[in-house]
Amino acid sequence: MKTISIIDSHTGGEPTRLVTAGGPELGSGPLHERLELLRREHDNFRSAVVCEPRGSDVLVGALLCEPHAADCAAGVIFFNNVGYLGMCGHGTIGLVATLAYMGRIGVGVHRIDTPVGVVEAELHADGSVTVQNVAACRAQHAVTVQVPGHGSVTGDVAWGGNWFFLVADHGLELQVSNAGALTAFTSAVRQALVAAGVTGDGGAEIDHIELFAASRNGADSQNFVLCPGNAYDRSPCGTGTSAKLACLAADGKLAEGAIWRQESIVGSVFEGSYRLAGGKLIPSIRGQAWVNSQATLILDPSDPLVWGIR
Ligand code: PYC
Repeated sequence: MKTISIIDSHTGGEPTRLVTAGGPELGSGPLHERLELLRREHDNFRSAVVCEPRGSDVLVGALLCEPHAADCAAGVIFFNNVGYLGMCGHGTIGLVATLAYMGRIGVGVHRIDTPVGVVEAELHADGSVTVQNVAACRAQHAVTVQVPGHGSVTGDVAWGGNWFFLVADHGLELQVSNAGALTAFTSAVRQALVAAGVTGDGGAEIDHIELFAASRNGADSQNFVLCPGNAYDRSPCGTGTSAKLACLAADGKLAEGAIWRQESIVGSVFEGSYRLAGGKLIPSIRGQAWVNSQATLILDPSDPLVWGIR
């Protein structure tokens, strides 16, 4: 029987399942090439790890890899119930907390190799982690689409390591008890973007939808983020907060180095800021993760659902 070693954590409520052993052999090439190999030849590994009955649609998986880029502490490929993520902010915070739990890293700055490039993460003495993400940018401002049942919806298209459509004006209550209506609305927006041909750069699908409202708890804003597999992010979403920082900077609403406190739908908070380097906006996201489980997944070939419900 095949076994897979995992360590689970959550970052502001959003779970990350790190595969520490038992993953497929992907060679030693650049991480984006290894991701394509995983997608093409071992996609059943992804579904075995994160889909029901072992996982759930809210779980983000992370395959710990040997890095390809020089001086990196680790490499990682993120995935979820429907596919693969270029980068994942909460997942990187979870990865760093888990590497510390494993005794592989200590307090300080560490480089992490990902399919969209190298990111830097600092583990602080209090256990929190600052991720210096890949460059973020706003690609389109004030795009209006017709959403069946809801009318015109206007938002910005921005990149924060994934593609986001950011909507401030939606008239919905951002509360966990309203998650059903928020999910239905954001998934209708995502379909409307596809129908209208609104994409990220190079025709990339906008697979994350982000709603904003005023925070009731003293943060600068609260958000709700619909992820590609239709689950919502329990954390404030690291790549979504990065996309927000790019929009705030483009609107002249947040200065370089100033702190933006982004609250999630469940009340957890990330602190974001940005610096400008060579004309690019480099976001930093600070949050905290807690390891909450360590286990061995068992893949029994006689189990008809051994590879998960796909
Ligand atoms: O934190 O970047 C993030 C993220 C993406 C999808 C779920 N979380």
